Amino acid sequence: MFPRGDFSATVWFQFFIVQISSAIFHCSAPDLETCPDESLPEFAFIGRSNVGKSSLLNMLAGEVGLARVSPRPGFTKMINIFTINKIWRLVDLPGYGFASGAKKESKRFNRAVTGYLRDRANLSLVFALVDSGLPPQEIDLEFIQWLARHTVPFVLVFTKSDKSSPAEVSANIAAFNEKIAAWFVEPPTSFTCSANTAQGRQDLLGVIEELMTAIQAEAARVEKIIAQKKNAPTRKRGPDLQRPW
Ligand SMILES: Nc1nc2c(ncn2[C@@H]2O[C@H](COP(=O)(O)OP(=O)(O)OP(=O)(O)O)[C@@H](O)[C@H]2O)c(=O)[nH]1
Ligand SMILES: [Mg+2]
Repeated sequence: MFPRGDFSATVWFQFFIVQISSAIFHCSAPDLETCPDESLPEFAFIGRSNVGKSSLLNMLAGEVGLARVSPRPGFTKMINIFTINKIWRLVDLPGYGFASGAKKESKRFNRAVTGYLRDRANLSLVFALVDSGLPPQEIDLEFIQWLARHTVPFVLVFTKSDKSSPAEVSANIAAFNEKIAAWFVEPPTSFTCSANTAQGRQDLLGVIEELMTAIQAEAARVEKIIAQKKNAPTRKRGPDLQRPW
């Protein structure tokens, strides 16, 4: 799994405690074109309607009411962007697979979400959410295949682990991983989470921290090269005293 950007070093996840010191709503954008500048790395949540994207964002940010949650599927309708610790962003996306509702509206969601996932240059990682209480669903499998085809960097997050027995959760995850295995050389990294119990919180924050460290190191490296080029003395040819002609 590689973050999007100019660097391609393999990132090894080390899990350590990450503190969230600030989580601030930035804006709601109806599509990619209206998203804010690409100055900060973004980590986005995607998955079927009602899978728990907004709840997971709140759980990671440590603020219950930051993103709006509802038992009604198709609730999040915009690309909602939150700035965390002033240096990175969490992005709550509208879900897919919500059958009812105006066709025109769901087409707009799909265009906005696929545009964002494909073309957002500062999208560092996608958290692709799958309900751990269900056997593999065709629509989720299709979506993971779409992510693979478009080389979108992602990890799998199996949600709502508190709702089913550990044995059921394990069986569903194993079945899902088996279904997608053929599309990947290495199986995607996956996590099991619950917004209710905060299971998986430090693991996911650890992933973000690890990527942020790599992104900042790369930015510092590029800055150093630019500064060196700027400060390099321009070679002026002096008079050749041996050959005054
Ligand atoms: N038991 C349990 N319920 C959860 C969990 N996460 C979310 N829910 C519930 O699932 C429902 C949907 O949660 P949301 O976070 O709004 O889901 P979403 O994926 O953002 O949904 P859309 O915005 O409609 O696409 C709400 O009733 C949540 O309370 C969880 O970890 N455990
Ligand atoms: Mg939502």
